[in-house]
Amino acid sequence: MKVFRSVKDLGDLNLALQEAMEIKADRFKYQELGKNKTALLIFFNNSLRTRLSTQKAAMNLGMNVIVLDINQGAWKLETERGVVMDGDKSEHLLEAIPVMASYCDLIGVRSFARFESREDDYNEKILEQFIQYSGKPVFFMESATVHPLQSFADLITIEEYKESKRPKVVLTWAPHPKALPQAVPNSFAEWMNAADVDFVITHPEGYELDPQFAGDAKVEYDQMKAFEGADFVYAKNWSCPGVTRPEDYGKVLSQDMSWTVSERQMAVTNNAHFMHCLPVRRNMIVTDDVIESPRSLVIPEAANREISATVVLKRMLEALK
Ligand code: AN0
Ligand code: CP
Repeated sequence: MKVFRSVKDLGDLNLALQEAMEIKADRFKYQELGKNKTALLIFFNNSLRTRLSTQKAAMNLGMNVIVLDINQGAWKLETERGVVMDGDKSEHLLEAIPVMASYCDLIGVRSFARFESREDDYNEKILEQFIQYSGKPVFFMESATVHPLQSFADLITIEEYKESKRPKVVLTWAPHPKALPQAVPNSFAEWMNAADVDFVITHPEGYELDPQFAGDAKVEYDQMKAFEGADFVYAKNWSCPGVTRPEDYGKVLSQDMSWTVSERQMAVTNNAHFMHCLPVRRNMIVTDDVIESPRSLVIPEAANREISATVVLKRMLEALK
């Protein structure tokens, strides 16, 4: 695997899930694989889980790890070509990428949507430059449009906790005070469409996800109706994807607190498990009662980030040979 951004990069999903379970049973099984190999994790944005779980995954595989926070201690990077660099940015990405790549074997990058241009975000302007100019395998640690390490961990969690062969999984939009990217719901939709689940998306009008991720998934605008009989409820806020109205891209169109996931909606589910990628704002996205309930999976879900990252780094190391 040279690039990890999509469910397709894993090939057979059942085999990938089997590999995840194998690694979960013995996470140090491939300790020799990463000997004298270095993973560089580059963060343009904040992180708790991705930072720690990916470092842990690299250590499980016997790798060395370097973590760089671009905005804390590195030079500020210009990302546009042709700019006269007389402002606050001291270095260009076009030099920084090959320099950083020269110190490592694998590169992980976190670079969120900037909401300046839908085209730039959806063309993955930053990550594509890392792929093109680093000469090293690149894995996405939440880019402008996708968060595959999260979705893989979500799928592992659903596999572990499902109580029927083909569970009903509902992705619901929930309110949030600030504009958030679409990366988590985009990837979640992409991965659920590829998995053997009955998948439904619910959100207020205007929040339609980009069709390249939503695919043929069922969209139900009535949240209560969507929740009926659900086995898993996956909550997330996202800002307007700009599918129907490009001028609204990145805007907060609704703060309707009736969408906050509470016991009222959970009551019509099939005693559903609650999921969220974290970090979560309580009593905006989900009430205290629901996130603290025995059906909440937010902690095991976050713990599975170590497993998804170990599988992905293992496959990238194998491809180096
Ligand atoms: C980010 C997002 O919504 O994409 C990261 C989630 C993993 N969340 C925030 O910025 C709060
Ligand atoms: N879920 C997730 O990616 O969390 P962080 O933003 O803390 O890495």
